[in-house]
Amino acid sequence: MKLYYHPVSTTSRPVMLFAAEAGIPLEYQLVDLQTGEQYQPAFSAINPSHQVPVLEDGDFRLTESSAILKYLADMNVSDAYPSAPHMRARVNERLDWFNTGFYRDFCYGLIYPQIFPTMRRADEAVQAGTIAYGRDKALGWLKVLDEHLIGPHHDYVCGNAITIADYLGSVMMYSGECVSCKIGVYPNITRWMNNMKALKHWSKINEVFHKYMIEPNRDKALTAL
Ligand SMILES: N[C@@H](CCC(=O)N[C@@H](CS)C(=O)NCC(=O)O)C(=O)O
Repeated sequence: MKLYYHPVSTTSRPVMLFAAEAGIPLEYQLVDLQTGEQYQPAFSAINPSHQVPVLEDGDFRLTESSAILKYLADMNVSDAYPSAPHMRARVNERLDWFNTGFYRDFCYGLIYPQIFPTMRRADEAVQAGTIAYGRDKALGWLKVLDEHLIGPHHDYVCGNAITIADYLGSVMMYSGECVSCKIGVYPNITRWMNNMKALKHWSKINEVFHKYMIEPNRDKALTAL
């Protein structure tokens, strides 16, 4: 199976991390998002949405990180995507929770406009307003994640066993470290992230992304949560 990916992509890394941890061999093909390769005809023919990740399994092609995680877990009969209906529904619920409101407000609202020059708003007032709105919304999602989705008694977002929802959610959450989010004020998120960071392949998969944690291109006054 081949994965079209980019090493900084928040939606590629959960797939890469899960595959590495589960011992699923993938052939990796880099799509250079920084030079706009995703808009060139060759990749547009592979994914007309111009996004990574894309999985190819023979002549079957699949986009969307959540769908790819589910497919890989199913093909490998992984415990990270349980088959019992209630447990599976809970994993699906958490995946959707991360992939919709949380991703939109935390990553696209608060973080990306600060760390990716192409997502910075040209107008300073618009930039500040975008980040302030994302920050306010993110605060609400983080409270829900800390107090309800994880809570004081669980190690992961669906209970005490790791699932594919943890792979997706933790990589999104990790983006916050680029803008110095004070995750320490959320004890359950902190415990969960420490569990994820202890995974054998966490550091290697996040290696290229780490350079964004030292770049100065941030709106300092608006970064802290
Ligand atoms: N909903 C998609 C989102 C994929 C996505 O946002 N990919 C980004 C990288 S994290 C991308 O390829 N962006 C390139 C572009 O939009 O130009 C998924 O979950 O896979």
